[in-house]
Amino acid sequence: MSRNRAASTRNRNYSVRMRASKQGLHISGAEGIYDRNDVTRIVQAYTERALLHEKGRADEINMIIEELKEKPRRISSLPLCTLNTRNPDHVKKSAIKILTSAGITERAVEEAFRSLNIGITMRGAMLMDIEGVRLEPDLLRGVRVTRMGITRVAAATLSKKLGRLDLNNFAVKEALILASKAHKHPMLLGELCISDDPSYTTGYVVTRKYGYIRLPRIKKRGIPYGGRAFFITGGEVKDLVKYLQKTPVLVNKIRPCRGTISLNGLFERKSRR
Ligand code: WAQ
Ligand code: MG
Repeated sequence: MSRNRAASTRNRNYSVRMRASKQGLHISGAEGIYDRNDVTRIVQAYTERALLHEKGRADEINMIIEELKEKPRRISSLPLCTLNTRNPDHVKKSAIKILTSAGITERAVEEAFRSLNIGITMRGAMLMDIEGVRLEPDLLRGVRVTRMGITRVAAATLSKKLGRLDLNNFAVKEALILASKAHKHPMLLGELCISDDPSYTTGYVVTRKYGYIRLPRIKKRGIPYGGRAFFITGGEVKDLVKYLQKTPVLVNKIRPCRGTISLNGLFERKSRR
């Protein structure tokens, strides 16, 4: 092999994406960006996950393994904390306070909660302007954030930090990676997310200033739908969608992961800085 060829085959990154369904209904998904040498191991791990999911064993598993032509952009994760929210009502009030502090209107946040609670689960995220007007090109499907991952070293650091908080699970790690990619885009002001897993009752909101804020008891146990809303401002939606869907991004640095705090604690901590 010539030296050039050797160099070009080294460190090739692959996007590996998995989607599992049962009788046509979505059960689980996972994705990451991996070194070529890790791809087979990951395909096996994803397959096992799809076959073991709490929503039932998949009868169809789709896997995409795609060599990335572009070098992934390296980013740091959003800082993480958990709010001491008690019930869905308390969550909503807190989410409104946090998101309106970033310039999003209360009406838009109300509209996002309403849309995420009507029982239709979209595959991707809604895009809303600060007034709550929907801007995504496909209103049924939404926009999927894809082609993101985390380096091995950062993944180990993240697992350690989350482990101390007893939070070292796929749901937290994958949501944090997704949100960290999305919120690197200058058009994003905030996000609201509710899991579609019936037993996963913790959601989150994001703002640039406060980072990734987990919201326990955002929904009652047993509710099988959820969704995501990105609040956006100024700029070309087309370019944003392209970034969210196509630009490969790797988290390679982990910002602080904090335990449970109150809303006042969140606001005070920042204003003291
Ligand atoms: N891009 C955009 N939207 C997505 C994507 C994606 N890649 N994947 C899922 N969604 C949308 C879709 O509407 C889902 O129904 C909804 O988000 C929720 O997805 O720190 O598990 O994968 O403990 O169910 C939050 C973790 C977990 C909170 C969120 O989301 C924490 C979760 P799920
Ligand atoms: Mg889910």
